[in-house]
Amino acid sequence: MLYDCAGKSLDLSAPRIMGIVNVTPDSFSDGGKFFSRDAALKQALQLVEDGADILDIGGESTRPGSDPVALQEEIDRVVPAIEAISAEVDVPISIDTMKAEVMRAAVSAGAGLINDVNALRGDGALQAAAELDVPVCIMHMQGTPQTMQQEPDYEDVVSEVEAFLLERVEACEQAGIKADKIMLDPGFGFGKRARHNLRLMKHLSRFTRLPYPVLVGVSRKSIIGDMLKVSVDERLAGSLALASIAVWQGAKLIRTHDVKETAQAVKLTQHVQQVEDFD
Ligand code: YH5
Repeated sequence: MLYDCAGKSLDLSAPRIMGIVNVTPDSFSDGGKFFSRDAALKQALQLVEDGADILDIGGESTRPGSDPVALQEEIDRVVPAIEAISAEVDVPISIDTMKAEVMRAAVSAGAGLINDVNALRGDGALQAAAELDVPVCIMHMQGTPQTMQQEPDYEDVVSEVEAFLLERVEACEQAGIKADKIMLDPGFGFGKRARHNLRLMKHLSRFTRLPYPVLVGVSRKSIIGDMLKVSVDERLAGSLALASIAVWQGAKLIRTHDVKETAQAVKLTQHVQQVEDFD
């Protein structure tokens, strides 16, 4: 349960918090390279102080309908941020990308985990991940970020997502990625309607009983907005409720914008799980 993330260790014997560091174009429309790097470093330092166990850095927005980012632009955004952050913090850094070349550049810069919402289906991604020899998180997505929310369609979402992830595990192992470096993610919000997200959360234990750690990313997502009719900046309470339900069912990594609050929710959930039944 100890993951070697390019020299920095991640202990998944208990649930951990993955803090989100944003270096997407939508977060820095005109500030320029240094502004983006310095802002990312400042955010990273705060997340670690708040209790993040790992930081996830992404340079391509995968929000529904967002445009793809050019390769060089993505590299120019994430590499300086990863270099700056890895020099200053001890926690591992995860690179949120679908592109093989970004994976290579990011790991060279200091990243120690590959988080691919496309489950290493992109050109050269499986091979890059195998060669880089860092842990990988493979996520389910129906469609592409551009089209995924147009017509999500499942007969049995839980079984279909599980079958997809197991097929990708097989592809990883064929490519030479060892089973003990693989993590799974059902991909909340990625080509799913509200009821699909709810079913995946209700039955998350189907995934946590597989022999791979499960990562859950629900922070501020539309599953909360759809149910509660609240805007993105009003979704903290909903995010914490779902994080708690996920940890209760055995999720090992919670990906969140709100590290301090999520760490409290996770800790309380663990206390309930671990209390002795009798005096
Ligand atoms: C994930 O679930 N998500 S990027 C739409 C929102 C809010 C947040 C307001 N990368 C995941 O965070 N990686 C992203 O509506 C991820 N799992 C993993 N492994 C999307 C995101 C977001 C989207």
